[in-house]
Amino acid sequence: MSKPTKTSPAYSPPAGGWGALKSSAKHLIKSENATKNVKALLRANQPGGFDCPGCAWGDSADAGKVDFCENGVKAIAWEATSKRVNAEFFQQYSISELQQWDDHSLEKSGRLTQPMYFDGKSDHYQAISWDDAFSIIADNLQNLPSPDEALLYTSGRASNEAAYLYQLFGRVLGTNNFPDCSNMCHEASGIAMTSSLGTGKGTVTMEDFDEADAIFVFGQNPGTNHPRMLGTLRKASKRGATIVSINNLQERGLQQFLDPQSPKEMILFTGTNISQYYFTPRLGGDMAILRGVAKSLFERFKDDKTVLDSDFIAEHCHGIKAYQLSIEATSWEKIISQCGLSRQDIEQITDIYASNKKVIFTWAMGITQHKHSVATIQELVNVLLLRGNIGKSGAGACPVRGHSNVQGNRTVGINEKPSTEFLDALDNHYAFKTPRNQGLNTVESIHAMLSGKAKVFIALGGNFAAATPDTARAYQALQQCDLTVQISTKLNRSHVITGKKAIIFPCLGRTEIDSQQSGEQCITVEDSMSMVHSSTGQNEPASHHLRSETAIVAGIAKASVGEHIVNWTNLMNDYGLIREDISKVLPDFFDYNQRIKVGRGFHLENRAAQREWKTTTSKATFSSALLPEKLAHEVAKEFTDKPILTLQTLRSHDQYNTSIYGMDDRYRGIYGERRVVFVNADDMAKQQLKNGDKVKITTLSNDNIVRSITDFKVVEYTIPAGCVAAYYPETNPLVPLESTADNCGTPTYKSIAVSIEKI
Ligand SMILES: Nc1nc2c(c(=O)[nH]1)N[C@H]1C(S)=C(S)[C@@H](COP(=O)(O)OP(=O)(O)OC[C@H]3O[C@@H](n4cnc5c(=O)[nH]c(N)nc54)[C@H](O)[C@@H]3O)O[C@H]1N2
Ligand SMILES: Nc1nc2c(c(=O)[nH]1)N[C@H]1C(S)=C(S)[C@@H](COP(=O)(O)OP(=O)(O)OC[C@H]3O[C@@H](n4cnc5c(=O)[nH]c(N)nc54)[C@H](O)[C@@H]3O)O[C@H]1N2
Ligand SMILES: [Mo]
Repeated sequence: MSKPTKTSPAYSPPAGGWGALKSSAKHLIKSENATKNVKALLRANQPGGFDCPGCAWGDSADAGKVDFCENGVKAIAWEATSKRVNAEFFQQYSISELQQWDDHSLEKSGRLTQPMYFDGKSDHYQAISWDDAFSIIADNLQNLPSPDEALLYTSGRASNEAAYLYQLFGRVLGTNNFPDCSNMCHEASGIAMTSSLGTGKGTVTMEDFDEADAIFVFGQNPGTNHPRMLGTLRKASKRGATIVSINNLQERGLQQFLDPQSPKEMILFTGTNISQYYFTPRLGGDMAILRGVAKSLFERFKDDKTVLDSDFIAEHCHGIKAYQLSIEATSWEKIISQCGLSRQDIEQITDIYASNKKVIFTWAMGITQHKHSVATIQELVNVLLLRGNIGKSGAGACPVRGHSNVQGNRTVGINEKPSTEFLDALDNHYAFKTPRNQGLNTVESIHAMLSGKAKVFIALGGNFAAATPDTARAYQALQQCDLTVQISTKLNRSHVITGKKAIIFPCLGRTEIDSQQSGEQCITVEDSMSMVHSSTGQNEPASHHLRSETAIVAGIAKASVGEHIVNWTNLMNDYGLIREDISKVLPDFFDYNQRIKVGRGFHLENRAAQREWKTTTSKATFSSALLPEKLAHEVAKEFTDKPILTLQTLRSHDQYNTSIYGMDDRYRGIYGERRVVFVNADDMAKQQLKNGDKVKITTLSNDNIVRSITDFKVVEYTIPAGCVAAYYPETNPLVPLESTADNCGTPTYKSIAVSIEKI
């Protein structure tokens, strides 16, 4: 279906608007620090202020305008809570008891305030000094038969400075084992774009959104996960750009948005229509849609030579012949059956695509978390290339990143497969030999822990136990380690699913003042548009015991590998020195310290955006991959007689990944609960299910591992037949560790074959 319904059945007002204001106010008041948080908010995403720890959308350059959203408010209020998890808390609650708490209750307990140690003997964490904790880590690391038995996980909220120091520490220790959240997130975008375009990053800037004629939003729910992007889309829609959404759910934010920052819209209660066209394919159907668009473009080209940008293709691209053959080998029947849209829908998408000169494609997890994600993103790029939509203003590829600095973490070296160029630069600058073997990604790390090949696990932020797939095995993996270490702001699952011994380091959050020996520090981050800017915390720290992530990494490093190669103490005392080191190792960061002082920071050059192709062919390269032979449900059909449904696991409006702020999902009409499964009316009828029935969900796999979760409530929903949806992380027990994307390693969180049965 091509036109959006005027109202979604679950929520009739436009997204944003008074609902967002009301919810923001509620979260500010509940945080018990309302005045402080309001002050902090006015500094969010402003020069001299801090970068909102919410998402990685670019900052608005409109002077004088506040730049935060409802979910940014939640992220800030969540960090600035007045509740504390201190030594008394851990005396009161044993680890076994805390294991019984749900994710919301764990994090709601408040901010961690002092280093804690679980010695494996008692069932309680005990307070420990920073230095004693650093020595325990050093002992464990030094006793490993190989440094590759250590795993250094990173979640994408860490600053460039902390992440750079962390990767340097790992490499001085002798390992490239840097599993990170990116392995579960946009990894496929990086891999696909690097092979096609020679860059793993988006080719657009915020200014391109002001010039685009059409913007296609694939597999993304910005109303919840990148609300500031709705401001950008609203602006584009108002000036007449065509916006097309491709999503198997009718997400409210993609239909209509009422900007809480527009007094006129608020008073008149008139939202802006965001998407003029809305298509709802089946899960995993996007590559087939794009293949259909390409096929239609080639068919049209026979009569109309302007349909393809032949000059661009001739001058800049490689592999058009092989791609054309691959398209010819793909039948319309296959395309239609795999995407679940009609031929007419595909022709309509092609009409829109071909009639607009400057087109941007954006995408997120609905595209990256499938078995064929890499091929799908290459197909997105193929279609862009066919009309020269890379490297011209108002056009390009825009993978919308998740964590606020996940892109920056990768740039400064958090990568289990670092480039030789980067390692050579480290060797030269610090005069040592970096390890050259590839490290382990997130899923490989779990396998390594399970098989006893990795023994020490350190996490710079995040919640590995809850975010990773196959929960039972992920827990077992962590529990088999000799030592697990978490550097965190708030209590979560990964603190209570411990190794034989465990340490918790409490750290400063992004919103807090970071004072080191040389004075107050700023940190830097990179957004989805490759803008690097500084962030300066404004709030008093939650406790004077807290240390910054950078200082904690320096403490671990100094104790474990000494200071003969890197002077960790100096770097920790003045983050400007870390930035100087970065600019020596990564030349794109020239004049780093100077350039972050100007305006909103600087843009890291994107070669593909300048039509300079760092690929193996030195051209933008068409991928000629065929459509997947079978999607998840077709594979399952080979070994089960049960009714098969494909499950996508996604975020509610009241969560930040594994941090559960509340139990509502306003835009989808869910209040006070999270254990729900969204099902199509026909599928419900087939299985004689009624709204509100309780069901058990079971993964259909042929590996003899039973994966079930139970007590989920059925909610009838507008979702393509055969597809169901439920929230993450409650559904992670269903995702097999072996079910990962081809050539990539990202778990297939958006297409798991399951069956549901009434309990
Ligand atoms: N408030 C808030 N902000 C966040 C986060 C958060 O949890 N809360 N998380 C951050 C992080 S780390 C990330 S990665 C991003 C995530 O941002 P999103 O990618 O928007 O997150 P998901 O909730 O996983 O939503 C996936 C969307 O893709 C659609 N979808 C699923 N499968 C398919 C498919 O096969 N095809 C198509 N076309 N659509 C599909 C779903 O219906 C849904 O709308 O947000 C970041 N920002
Ligand atoms: N089923 C399913 N699983 C998924 C996904 C999915 O869509 N479906 N999405 C995947 C994606 S896209 C991602 S990115 C991962 C997310 O995986 P992670 O990044 O590992 O998880 P988060 O939930 O973001 O981490 C939350 C924790 O980070 C800590 N924290 C918060 N702020 C800070 C800070 O400033 N510093 C430090 N040191 N710690 C801090 C807090 O203790 C908090 O409990 O999950 C993945 N898992
Ligand atoms: Mo993510």
